[in-house]
Amino acid sequence: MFNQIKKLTLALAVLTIFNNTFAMEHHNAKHTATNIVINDPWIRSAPPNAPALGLFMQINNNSNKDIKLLSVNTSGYKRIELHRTIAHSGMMKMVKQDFMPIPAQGILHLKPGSWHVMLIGPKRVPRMGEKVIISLKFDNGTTQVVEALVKKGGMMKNHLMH
Ligand SMILES: [Cu+2]
Repeated sequence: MFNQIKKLTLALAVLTIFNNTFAMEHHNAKHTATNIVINDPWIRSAPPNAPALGLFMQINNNSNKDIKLLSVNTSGYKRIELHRTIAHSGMMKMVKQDFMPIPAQGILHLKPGSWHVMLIGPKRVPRMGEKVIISLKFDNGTTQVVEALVKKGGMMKNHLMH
């Protein structure tokens, strides 16, 4: 009888520990998971006299809430704008946006001919292979800093200069 109680107590203790561990892991996963993950940030290389440069990346939103990219910052430019290239009366046109929407559990692809960040009026156009530190501000109160690699753009299709 005494042995049985001991076994039962032990079993309960193990169960409690297991439950607590599980709860803690669950709790940690919820709070340490990075909601926004940025992949392959890059700047399209341009001639030294280029008036503007395109910045591209993929922004993953791993949260259950829509997130907006509000602004982008880096030093050495007159101004930085959020752009989207859209078809307008049969012409491709870049339109300034107030924000970029990243859907819950979704990805926003910034790429030539689509969503992009416009780095306007460079003091100095960065060379191919350079890494440029960029900070991105989101409406969930977070700021992310990434290093964008300057490289050759693939397709120049639909590209319009300012
Ligand atoms: Cu643009």
